Amino acid sequence: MSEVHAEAAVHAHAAPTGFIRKYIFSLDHKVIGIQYYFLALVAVFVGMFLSLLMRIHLVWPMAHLPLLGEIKPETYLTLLTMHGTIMVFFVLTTAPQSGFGNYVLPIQIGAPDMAFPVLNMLSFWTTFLSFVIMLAAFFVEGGAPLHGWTGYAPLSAIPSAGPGQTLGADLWIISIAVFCAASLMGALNFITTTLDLRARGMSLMRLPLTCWSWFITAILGLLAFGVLAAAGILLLLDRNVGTSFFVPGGLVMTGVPVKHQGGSPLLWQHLFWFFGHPEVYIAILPGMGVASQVLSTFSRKPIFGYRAMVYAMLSIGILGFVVWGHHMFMSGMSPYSAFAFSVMTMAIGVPSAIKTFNWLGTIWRGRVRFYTPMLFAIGFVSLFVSGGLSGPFLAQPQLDINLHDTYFVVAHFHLIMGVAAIFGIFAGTYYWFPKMFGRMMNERLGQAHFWLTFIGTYAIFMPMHYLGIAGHPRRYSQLTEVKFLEPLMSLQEFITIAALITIGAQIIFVINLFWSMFKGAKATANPWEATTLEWTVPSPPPHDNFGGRVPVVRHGPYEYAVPGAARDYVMQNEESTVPAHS
Ligand code: HEM
Ligand SMILES: [Cu+2]
Repeated sequence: MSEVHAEAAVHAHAAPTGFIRKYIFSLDHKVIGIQYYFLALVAVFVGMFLSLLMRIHLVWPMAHLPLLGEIKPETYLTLLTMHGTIMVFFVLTTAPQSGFGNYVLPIQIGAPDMAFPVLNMLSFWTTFLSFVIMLAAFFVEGGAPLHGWTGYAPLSAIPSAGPGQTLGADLWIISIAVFCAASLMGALNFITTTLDLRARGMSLMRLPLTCWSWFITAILGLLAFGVLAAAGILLLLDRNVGTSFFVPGGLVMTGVPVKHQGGSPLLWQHLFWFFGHPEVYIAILPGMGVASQVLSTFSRKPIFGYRAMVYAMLSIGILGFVVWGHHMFMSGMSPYSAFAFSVMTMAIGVPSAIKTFNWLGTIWRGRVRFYTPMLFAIGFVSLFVSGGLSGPFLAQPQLDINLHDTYFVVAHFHLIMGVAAIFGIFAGTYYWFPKMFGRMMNERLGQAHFWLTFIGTYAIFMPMHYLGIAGHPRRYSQLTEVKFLEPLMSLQEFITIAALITIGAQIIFVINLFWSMFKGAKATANPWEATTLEWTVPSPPPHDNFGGRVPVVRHGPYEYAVPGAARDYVMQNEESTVPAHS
């Protein structure tokens, strides 16, 4: 195997020896990736716990919970706000991109580290700080805010608007702004690394689809988080300095006229959703990358339509910036604008369908190996389709006027954004765990975890479509005194029980994760017989990934079932005797 010496000697930093430099303030992208992953793991349990409290409150509103007592309607809104915020920012933005991206991207492109290791460390600790600030909101006077994860003004802009809208809301906004700063640093690092540190022979069209997805996600992050940060700072000024960017004139709050004048609450909605819609792609694109990688590996076939997959991701990324208005059909926008946003939104269906078609084409007639990563990748595609089908309905302004603010929307976004992305994270975890920790995860526990989670997810979120069509409002906690909701109560109970079981099943995952870390069977360098560069180095890889050398890339990323090859796969850096495809 001929390899050239790393030309990037500037990036070579000696392996640290002290505990703090090695595991806490580490510059190694692999350690930082794992740090991000565990941050997201803590966050997902906080988020799940909050959702459980909500589900319990919905069906047993008078329940006395240990430590917490009775949940009041305004507490429900607090739980909702913090659940949504923590899930979107600290789980779905953190694990797939910053966690796996950090760990895997440099190795997959044949680099010794990220382009800016110090910036990388800084972005992790800034994210950590942001998480601490977010959690602190629970403990200040008045508690955490209740303005929803979307922070709509004027509710979010007026401190006297409710409990939690005082210091809690300030902390929420500061946390989000700090998170934006961290994400911007991360995005710069990902973009530079992908463009500049690819090994010889790793042309853009030989990049694994995971790298494409991290790269495109980073571009989206760079364009979106700056806008949210600016919006957050304006909101802070409105709340604390007396400006009125988002506060309308003539507003009366609990009988007291608000002094500010003449701002526009709709401006907040525009700024928020200009960030918010790309954000859902920031959450899901890395999952698409992982699904493509895993489906190809375990079907023992090249990904169907590699170039189409790249162009589909690029067009999803571009279109994602011109559809934000579909969250605002109810805001009184001109029907002409609504029409434009509607058409643009429907257009995203095209690249999404291309991706789905190509995933199915990849599995089709493959010699499929049903290991846990593969199950979760198939689950990802399934959830993406199930959640995606309700999208075109919501994209019709006429229909959305009725469905908006009902459980139909809750069903839609949980399936396509929330749980689909979580399945991407699970697929990535089961797939790269052997590389990251040098041991295999337990397959039986993995399969049990998959089936319980897969069935549970559908049991929780499918019935919500029906609730929504029946007019069940979203963000509404006191169901027991509303006549037309009474017949829906048994369905709500079913959902809560399904949620209890599904959340319980996650314990299997946690046990498997920690048990395998110490007791799992030792992993070889390439346990899945995969082709990309991370599988050419030991598990776990040495400090600078390739031992001071960088690989030369000679093949495309998914050369499985190559006619005439010695094995059924050709690794990207292999000097094979068969004619190379590229
Ligand atoms: C165990 C799985 C989950 C359960 C049982 C669950 C449950 C809930 C419930 C009950 C609500 C409130 C609905 C309402 O009253 O309008 C909600 C809202 C929400 N959830 Fe989840 N959820 C889960 C997972 C997730 C995940 C993985 C995400 C990641 C994106 C997520 C994101 C959100 C968001 C953004 C909201 C809206 C918050 C708002 O309206 O401000 N959830 N969830
Ligand atoms: Cu959207």
